[in-house]
Amino acid sequence: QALPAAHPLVSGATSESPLITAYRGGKPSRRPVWFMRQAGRSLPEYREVRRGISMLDSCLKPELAAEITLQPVRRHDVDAGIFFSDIVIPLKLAGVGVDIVPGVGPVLEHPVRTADDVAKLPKLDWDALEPIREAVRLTVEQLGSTPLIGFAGAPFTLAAYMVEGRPSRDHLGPRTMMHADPDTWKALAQWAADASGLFLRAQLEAGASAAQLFDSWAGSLGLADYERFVAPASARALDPVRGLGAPLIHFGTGTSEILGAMHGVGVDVIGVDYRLPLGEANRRLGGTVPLQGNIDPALLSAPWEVLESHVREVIAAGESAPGHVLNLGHGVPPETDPEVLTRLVSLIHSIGY
Ligand code: 1CP
Repeated sequence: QALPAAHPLVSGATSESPLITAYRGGKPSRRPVWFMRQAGRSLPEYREVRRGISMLDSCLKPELAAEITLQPVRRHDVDAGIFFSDIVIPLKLAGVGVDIVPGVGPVLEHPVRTADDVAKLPKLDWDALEPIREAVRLTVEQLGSTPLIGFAGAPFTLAAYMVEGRPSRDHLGPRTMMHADPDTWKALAQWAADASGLFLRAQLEAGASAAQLFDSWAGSLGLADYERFVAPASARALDPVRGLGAPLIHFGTGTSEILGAMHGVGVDVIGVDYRLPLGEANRRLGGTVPLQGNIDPALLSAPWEVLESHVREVIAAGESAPGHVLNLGHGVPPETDPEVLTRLVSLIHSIGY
């Protein structure tokens, strides 16, 4: 199970970094910050290297994926890189017909709706993940003492795309399936868990120092459904990366009512969206869990004074938790001025404990 000796957490390259220290509940030398979706459309250098290359192709070209991962680290001085990939990459590498359509998101050739559809899903093979391992190796080499965060989609969020066949607002398809055909739901959720689990394992073995499970759409579930139909599969997705010493983070949006259950799947850190103040999140989690979040992405386009005072409030609220990593409460909006992000990182780093 152990990570190789050259791994940055084992060699010591990233084990004392501000990010890993805060994830472990300590007080680092500076307040760590990174942004979900920090790579991507807000950066002109990203638009430049992506010209003429589809999203999924760019994820599977190791040099390009490494370059895109590094761009926001160079530009903003953030405390982590987030691996440039997508939650549907494990599907693609398993041989499922999926594409990311510009302006839409992930679209499946054949939505997965019946027991037969699930039974026909191809198994993800460890060897197929080689472009991912290669991209992570190239990235980590260049990141040096800055940790790389790996990630995967949680089974519910992945299954939401698989059942609907495309992005949806209310995720009715998967929510109907879990009640109407619980056996098919369970088989689908387990398939997704195994694919995401292998994707996470590949990133950690190749050099990522932490991993975030994105259950972006889990907030559309009530607590009872989450616990019964989703939590066991999310726990299963993390099984291949437990006990490696790499902090595990769990994030979703609209999850105020299920935070405890999301922690219960066995993670070290909870990512909080912008709706719930960190003090209240900390209270709901019993004061024992390091938190990540939760600057409101909407305020990135507000006047600087408004944003600064909001960020100072987030920092003050985060003081109650045993560890705090600054982030947004969801991804960077594409129209964000990248200079605002750079200035924000510098502000956060200037605020002492
Ligand atoms: O052509 C493009 O540039 C497509 C835009 C894009 C990008 C840049 C997509 C399509 N995915 C990504 C990269 C990506 N996706 C990253 C790495 C970049 C970074 O964070 O810096 C990560 C972590 C993801 C994860 C992801 N994909 C999530 C979870 C995070 C979240 O935002 O909640 C989800 C839900 C997806 C699905 C997805 N992929 C792409 C889009 C537009 C979407 C969302 C579609 C929807 O609204 O349902």
